[in-house]
Order: sequence, then structure tokens, then C-alpha cells
Amino acid sequence: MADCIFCKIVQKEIPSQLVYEDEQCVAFKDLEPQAPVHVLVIPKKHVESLLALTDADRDLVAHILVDVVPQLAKKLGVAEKGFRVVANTGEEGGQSVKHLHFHLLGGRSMQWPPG
Ligand code: DGP
Repeated sequence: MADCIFCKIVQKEIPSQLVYEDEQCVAFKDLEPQAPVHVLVIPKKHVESLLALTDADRDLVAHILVDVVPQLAKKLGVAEKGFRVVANTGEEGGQSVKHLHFHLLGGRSMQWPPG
């Protein structure tokens, strides 16, 4: 999508610190890290949010959550102690970039409830 900053990251039109890439998704370091490990895992395809997913996206979401996130958590060294995956959705959910993304946060103890 033309004006989407994450689509531009996918297309390598703007730089990012990529930590993972395959045919369906990429992961890169968050520009404003909230934890020692903070990466964003996003589909290459533009999907606005969780609410915009359709039946056709089941394999894509499963790929991200079943295959990629656990593998990345291990690779980034947070699997053993634990980590958090967050998909902020919509205005009150705190979503600032309207391209579906899963925050993978780790390397410190997380608090609950979130702010
Ligand atoms: P959210 O607030 O859930 O929509 O998270 C968006 C995140 O994206 C936020 O933590 C900051 C990050 N971010 C925004 N723009 C860029 C960018 O250009 N590059 C990178 N690496 N991260 C970005």
C-alpha cells in the first residue's frame, strides 16, 4: 500500500534492522524499543489490523505465530525466560501503524496490566 511505512520496509524502500525474512513475512527491530528485545513481525501483504484478517489469511497468521515467533524467540534468546507478543488493534488498542504487526518483547520482566 502506497503510504504505508511498513509496506515500505517490506519493499526495502526505507531501511530497517531486519532479523528475519521469508516469503510471507519479515521481522525487524522496533524503532522505539520498549524492552531489550523488541522486534515487529509483520506479514508482507498489507493487512490493516487483526480486524481486517479473512479466512484466506489463516495460513499466514498460523505461519507467523506457529513457525516464526517461537523460532525468533529462540534465536533472540528470550524463549527460555519468556516473552510477550502483542498486537495493538485500533485507537484504544494503541495501534499507531495501520499494517498488522506482532510486537515480540523480551529480555526483562513484563508488567501486568499493561499501561
Ligand atoms: P503500534 O503502536 O502497536 O502500532 O506499534 C508501532 C511500532 O512501530 C512502534 O513501536 C514504533 C514502530 N515503528 C514505527 N515506525 C517505524 C519505522 O519506520 N521503523 C521501525 N523499525 N519501527 C517503526
